[in-house]
Amino acid sequence: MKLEAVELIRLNVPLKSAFRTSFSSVNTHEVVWAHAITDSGEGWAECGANDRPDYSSEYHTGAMAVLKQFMLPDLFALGNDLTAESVTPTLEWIKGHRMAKAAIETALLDAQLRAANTSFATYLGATKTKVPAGVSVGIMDSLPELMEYVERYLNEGYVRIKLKIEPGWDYEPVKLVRETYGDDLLLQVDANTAYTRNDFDLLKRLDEFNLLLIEQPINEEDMLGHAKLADYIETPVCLDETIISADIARDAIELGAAEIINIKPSRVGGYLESKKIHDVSVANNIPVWCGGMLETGIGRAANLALAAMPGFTLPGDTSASSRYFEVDTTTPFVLVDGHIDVPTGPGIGVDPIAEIVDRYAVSREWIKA
Ligand code: SMG
Ligand code: MG
Repeated sequence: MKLEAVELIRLNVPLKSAFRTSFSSVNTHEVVWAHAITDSGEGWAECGANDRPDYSSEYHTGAMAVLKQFMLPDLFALGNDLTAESVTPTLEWIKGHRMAKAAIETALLDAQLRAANTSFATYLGATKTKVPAGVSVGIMDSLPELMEYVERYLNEGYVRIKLKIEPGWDYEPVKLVRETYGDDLLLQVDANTAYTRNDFDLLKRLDEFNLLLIEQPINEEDMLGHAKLADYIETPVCLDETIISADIARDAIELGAAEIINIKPSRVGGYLESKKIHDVSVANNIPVWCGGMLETGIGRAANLALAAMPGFTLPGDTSASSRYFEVDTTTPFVLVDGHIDVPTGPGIGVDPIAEIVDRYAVSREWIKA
């Protein structure tokens, strides 16, 4: 196929409630979409970059800039030789910027699969038609407020609770949730790098709560530190931010730094690299699950297809649209008996609703070949 133009759309989508992590609190999902126009049809993708470089080094205006200045010109230059599979090799000379790469690769994969009348799920080798949904619960101002949200999500049917933690908001909230709901609740925590090598004893105290995993407790560059921690505590160590490629995943597994892996296609440069991480994890008996970046329906649809692959044996952060938004940008994804259906239509299987996109778009720019 041939890439003719790309529309970069910036959207500010209001969240139902603030989402607080150890690094930020957001009320609005500020995000960029790539809308690719090819000679065989169009494709859509949501870029995982936040508005600020707080989760990783990427941020949305940076992603738009690198797409415009470096990535799109190289992809336009491929002419008729462009395929979704050729994006990574073509852009390999560009260091980093994986979220920007993922956005354009995914939009092109969507276009390619729509044209071939094939779904993401089929392309990726998904084996499930619906996936169990967990929910990520932000840091709250108080324990009663936390319990209100946890109670609500459990009543809605979420099968696993993830608590965001940071120093000062760890032992007590985890203890309260565990004691309130008992040992059967699937419970895990995510620190987003908020701790250091000096906190290992503190993190060891969480062992008593029989957590599924602790996600990214310390600095993303400290793989050895995670391996030492994994030796020191009983709770399995799961890596998120550290795992930016299949090669890094392989190393983290070999070093004992990753006992479980969170796969986010945006973080690793797209769905093709995600599949490689899935495969290396499966080959090493490492469970994986699908992470999230508060995606609207456009990003969520493709994540659900990924989460339906056989190695995804733990519930993901792929919650229903209503967890995040009053109004999603696509037909909403709904929770039924703790599961969400994997889209079956061509490509990502959902379309943006023009009127909603118009409502939330703050800028739209066309870049042409
Ligand atoms: O999409 O439900 C979601 C959010 C899941 O906790 C979540 N994501 O580190 O795993 C993570 C965080 C990053 C959020 S940045 C907005
Ligand atoms: Mg995480």
